[in-house]
Amino acid sequence: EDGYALWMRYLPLEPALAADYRTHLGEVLAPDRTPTQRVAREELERGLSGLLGSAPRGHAAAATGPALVLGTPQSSTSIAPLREELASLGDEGYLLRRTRMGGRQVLLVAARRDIGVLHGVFHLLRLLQTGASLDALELRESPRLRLRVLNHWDNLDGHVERGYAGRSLWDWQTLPEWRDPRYTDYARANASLGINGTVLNNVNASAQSLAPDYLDKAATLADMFRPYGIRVYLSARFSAPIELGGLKTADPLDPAVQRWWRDKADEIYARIPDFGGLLVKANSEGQPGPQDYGRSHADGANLLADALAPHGGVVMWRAFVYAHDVPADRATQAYSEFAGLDGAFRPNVNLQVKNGPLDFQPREPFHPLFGAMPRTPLMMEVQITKEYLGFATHLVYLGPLYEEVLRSDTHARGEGSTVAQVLAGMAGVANIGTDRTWSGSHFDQANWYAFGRLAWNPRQSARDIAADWAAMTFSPDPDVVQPIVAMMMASREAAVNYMTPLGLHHLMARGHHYGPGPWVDGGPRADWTSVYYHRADRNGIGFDRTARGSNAVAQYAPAVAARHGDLAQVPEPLLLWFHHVPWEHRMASGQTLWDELVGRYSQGVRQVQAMQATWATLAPVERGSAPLRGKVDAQRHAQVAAYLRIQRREAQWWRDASVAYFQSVSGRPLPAGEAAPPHPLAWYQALQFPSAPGDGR
Ligand code: BDP
Repeated sequence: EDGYALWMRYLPLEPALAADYRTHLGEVLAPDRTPTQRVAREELERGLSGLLGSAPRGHAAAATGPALVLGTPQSSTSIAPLREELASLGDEGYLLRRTRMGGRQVLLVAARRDIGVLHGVFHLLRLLQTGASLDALELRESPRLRLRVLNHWDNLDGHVERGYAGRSLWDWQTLPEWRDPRYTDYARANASLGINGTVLNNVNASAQSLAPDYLDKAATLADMFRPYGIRVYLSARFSAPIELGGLKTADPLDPAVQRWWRDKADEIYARIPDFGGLLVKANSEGQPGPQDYGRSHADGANLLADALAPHGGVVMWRAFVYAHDVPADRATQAYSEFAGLDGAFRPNVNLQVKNGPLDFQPREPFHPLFGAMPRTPLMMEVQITKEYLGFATHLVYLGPLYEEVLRSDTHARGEGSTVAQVLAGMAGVANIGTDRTWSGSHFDQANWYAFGRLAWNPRQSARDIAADWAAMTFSPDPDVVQPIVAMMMASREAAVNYMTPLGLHHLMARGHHYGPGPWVDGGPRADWTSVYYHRADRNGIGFDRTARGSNAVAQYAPAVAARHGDLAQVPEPLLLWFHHVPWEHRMASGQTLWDELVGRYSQGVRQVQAMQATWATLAPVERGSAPLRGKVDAQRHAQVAAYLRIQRREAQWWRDASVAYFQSVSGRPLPAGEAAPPHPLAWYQALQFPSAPGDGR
């Protein structure tokens, strides 16, 4: 149990349950003429033989017993009569149905296209893995979002920017010759969630990734992913026409530049006929872009869109931009630059917007661009990798964070216009690398899992997803699932509490973001410091984003602006995001803000202790023995327990350093019962960490 199998472990079910499933499923009738048909059949065989203890019987022509029938109207005569019904499920959806056909009990996994059948097979396996009943099974599923894409921030030298799970999976040196089987397992894992695209390289892109030899390598990955319904995309460096093409300019209105991108697109599609498209970070954190030539983001995006359109490709243009001069409020920047461009983009441009207006903080309000660009397809970008949430060692389940944003009401078209409803897609910054666990820890796999499931259907509940994941990853035993789900569901709030409670943000140490740095000040840009964001002084703390301050609230619909802009109405978890508040402000608890703040930091530490206590109850009785009822295997139990000890220590460090710093600013006594930090502030400030632990350099 080293974690490699992810949620696709397919261990034997309890004998009685396995016997019941066997009688329901009977023989398997599955086509295997196309690559996707073959992988669907293989996955089914792998799953059933593992879960049920024996490989299912194959096709026996004149059989009469129950059967599991896979296929599309083209590939299966049993499914052909469902053609019309299946049309409404789209190209990727599927139907699972128990019914009678020609006197036989059958369970159908039917879809319009082969890829839908594969998704259906994974769903069926999930039902078995979680012990669900197959009686009266009737499920129709199709993805709510078109684009469900991982973004790998992988550099060509193998280092993963903000990655804490080893090195890049893509071994550029041995590609295209060596087809590492791990690439196939990667595709299986994504297909099991319905993820249908992957951007192979970092948004801080090297032009080199568009050079012919690298395109050959990418084409091999695309070939391996194709049967699983996963398209390959690349991040493009805007100045590639200069760096690769030898042109003098990358000006989007220059005809030679336009020709260069058209030729490049032709060259890509000659190798990868179903290439997904290009992702671009432009005019942000030093990256080149159209503004270098006095052109707009729309000019830049449309340049690439026109080159890709004849081939059916899309542009994913990021809204994460930086002004050259530090703005009064960095959180307002993307909206200021993009809202006015609504309607100016080609139809195959998607604007990729981070979940919040700043930068993947433990908690942010939803990004004001959601709801503000009705004529532009919007994608929401979230981090799966935990750059600002404790890296790989902290157990922080991100399902509740994603869910919170997806369910936020933009009020764009009146009440009930949630973020989920305005999206065309979701992009997740991957937490995947060469680590044996793939994600850097056992529990970080759940974040990849939750991202995929929510991208398929953003209305699902983070709790249900956690329960499925825990059942498949550890054991379907409710005595295992329940405590694990409880830990997961509390974990994000714990991290918010011990890092950035009550709407605080951007308090991590400079650069690598490891550990607390609320004192960070000075340096090249004020908006890369902590003091710019928390604005704490003798009298109070918080960023005034009301009309009296930066007026960032005005970027939201009036109903949202009114609520968030009003100290009496703003939800406490966002208090200090929107308001600068006196230390003696009365909180809902009746405490002063100062007392509450200190209390939250300590509560975060206690919440980690509670996770440790829960995890301890799942310890196997004897080391090395097979897992008992209500217990977790020894190998994974030990690693998670060790990581929780690290998290506990670091949560305490966050609490102590933050309390020491804020007390130095507020000059207030600690509330009764709160322990003084064991070291003076200067001690915490002097700690040196040249790089982020686990970042794979
Ligand atoms: C920031 C990361 C940086 C990324 C940037 C981005 O620290 O490494 O390049 O986001 O999204 O949060 O472009």
